[in-house]
Amino acid sequence: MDTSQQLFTAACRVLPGGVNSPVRAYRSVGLTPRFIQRARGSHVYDVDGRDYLDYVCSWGPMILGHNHPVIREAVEKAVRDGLSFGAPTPREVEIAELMVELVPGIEMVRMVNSGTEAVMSAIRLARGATGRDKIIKFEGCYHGHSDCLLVAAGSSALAGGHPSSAGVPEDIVKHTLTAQFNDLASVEALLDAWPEQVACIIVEPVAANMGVVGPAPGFLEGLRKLCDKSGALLVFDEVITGFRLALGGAQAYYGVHADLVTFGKIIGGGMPVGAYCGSRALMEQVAPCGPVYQAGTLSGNPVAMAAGLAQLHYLKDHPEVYTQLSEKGAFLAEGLTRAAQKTGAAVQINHVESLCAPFFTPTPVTTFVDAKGSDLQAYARYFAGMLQKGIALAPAQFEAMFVSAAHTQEELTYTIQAAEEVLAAL
Ligand code: KE4
Repeated sequence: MDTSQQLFTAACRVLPGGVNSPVRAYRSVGLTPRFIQRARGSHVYDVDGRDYLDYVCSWGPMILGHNHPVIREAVEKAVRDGLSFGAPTPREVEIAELMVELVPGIEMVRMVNSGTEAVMSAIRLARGATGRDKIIKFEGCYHGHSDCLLVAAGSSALAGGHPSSAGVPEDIVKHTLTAQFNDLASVEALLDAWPEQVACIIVEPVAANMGVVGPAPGFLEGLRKLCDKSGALLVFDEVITGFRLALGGAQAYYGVHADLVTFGKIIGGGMPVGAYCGSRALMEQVAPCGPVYQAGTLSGNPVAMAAGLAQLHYLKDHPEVYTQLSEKGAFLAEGLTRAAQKTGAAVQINHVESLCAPFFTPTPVTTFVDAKGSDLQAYARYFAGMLQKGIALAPAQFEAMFVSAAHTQEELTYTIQAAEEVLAAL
């Protein structure tokens, strides 16, 4: 038994599934999860010292790579002043001002502690602001684990066979309507069926919890039009795409304005942070200004804000990072596509900028139905083969590969070569 196996045995006695978040349990790939001791740059190191080239990147926050000195030093400095005060702090103002400057169309920010909390709060605000109860989400999109969004969810809810969760009362989820990603007609049908009752449409601008599926041309623009026509608010869940697709996120990248935008991951630099943002008119309906209540003991935590600020300032001051991420993502996706073609493996490689995902299916994947039709067992075998070669991918099909600024050309080339060997042996 290696140390990860020993730790996993102990963990399973005291943590459900041995983990604090389901996807980490490696159930979709049928292996023992690697327990990670430390990380630096594009590498993580397990408790036995094994070195893995990492494409999980903590599920998105590590856009600059792990343990970046600028972020580490900001945290080390902040910690010396204390961990948490339960009072307003200067960095909360600074990061909110920076986000307002960088993200199109927002005037105010509310910090919370996770993407789940950000989306849950944004939905409550949309309902409070419109006086409507229904929401529209998309099958296979994942927006965290708040009750009303655990309906036809993606990510590890789907991978674990529970896209809708036990313990969520029907009375709550009856207000959650489900449409199909990249299918505007499915949205229009729901808006027609529930006239003037839909508070918001919430979407991942790039679906990155069903693997990676980009928006079809006109899809996001169509959602904007449908919202304008129906009086529903458009909510972009940018927990993954925020500050990744571009400094201004998906709104800037696709040129589509959302009424509310949620963030997480990158804005925390690896610390627990989420945020929901919007116009002053909307955001001043949130307590203590308005009737929509939301609160949090550690919201805007000064150490977490220091990490987030360091990362956002770095991204703002180094715009070349986005050009590099775009080139690296394209190089990896094109290389993996060539590897699949060389081996004759039935694999589709989807990518949007630095987000990438393989699907084991012979036909293009542009919808959730396509994604669901891919061969999950083949993915599991591919994952195991790549892990053997020291490459850590998402341990489930319905996730994304994250490329960071720390991934070198040589590492991307190694990944492509390794994939060719693994695919050939599948
Ligand atoms: P958190 O509550 O996990 O910080 O964020 C929830 C969330 C909201 N919106 C989107 C688009 C997300 O991708 C997420 C969380 N992403 C998953 C990865 N697919 C987190 C990994 C996990 O669940 O352990």
